[in-house]
Amino acid sequence: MEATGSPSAGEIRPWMLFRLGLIYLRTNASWAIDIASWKVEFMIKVWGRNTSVNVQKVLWALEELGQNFERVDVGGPFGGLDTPEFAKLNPNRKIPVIEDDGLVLWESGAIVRHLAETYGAGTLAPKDAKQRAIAAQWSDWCVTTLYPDVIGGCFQQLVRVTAAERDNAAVRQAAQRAGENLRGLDGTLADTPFIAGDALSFADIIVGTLMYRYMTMPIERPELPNVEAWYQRLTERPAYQTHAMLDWQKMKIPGA
Ligand SMILES: N[C@@H](CCC(=O)N[C@@H](CS)C(=O)NCC(=O)O)C(=O)O
Repeated sequence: MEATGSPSAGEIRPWMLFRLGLIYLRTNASWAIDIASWKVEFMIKVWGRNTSVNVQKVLWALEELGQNFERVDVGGPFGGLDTPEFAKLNPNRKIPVIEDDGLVLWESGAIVRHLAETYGAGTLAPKDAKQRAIAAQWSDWCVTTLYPDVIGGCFQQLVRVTAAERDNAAVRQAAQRAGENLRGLDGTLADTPFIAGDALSFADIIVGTLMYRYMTMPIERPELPNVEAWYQRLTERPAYQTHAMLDWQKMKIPGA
């Protein structure tokens, strides 16, 4: 039958398919524009120099989560923490600080956990509540137990204090305590490749960021085969290489 005039009900013509295709493309293009402008509007902002171990945790987490972010260099040689504007962001005048969709947040552990829960439910934030609790346990252990010795007791002394003024006995004691405390983590890592199970979680980020410094400082370390294997696994991750494995020797003050 010759096709003439208006199609009768049930007939499909090529031009109909073409128009339907155009409508589909236009609708999707407008969605793409909407999504792109939303992304720009809500891009996460991070305040803090990338040489800070606490800022590095946040940057590593953002990278693992595939989140775009804008970073402002403040702290250390950049200064900027003494301004009234910065005090409004963090009354403690410390980095890191983030702004994420209107939420201003400080304390690196809280930031990493917020990012994991918001953008990594089921990945960096384990789905299983018990695994999440284990991840929280080791994260808190890091802040209260490991960090003071690794960063306060060893790193700050080796980088921010001249060799002449350094308290070498205090550094040795801090390194010894850190090694002893890491034995517990070594036991946990005998059973699972990552701290809270089979996959990287926010706990690996919070604890693991310190490990590059711990493993590369000239301090005594006990044999911790499982911690070492886990650390090797971290060093294979591009996001860890980019954000945590920065040469800290450059941060030394003259004479350190
Ligand atoms: N418990 C805080 C510690 C914050 C902190 O001490 N930040 C250091 C950098 S690692 C800082 O702001 N130092 C001053 C500076 O960089 O000028 C956290 O985990 O975020």
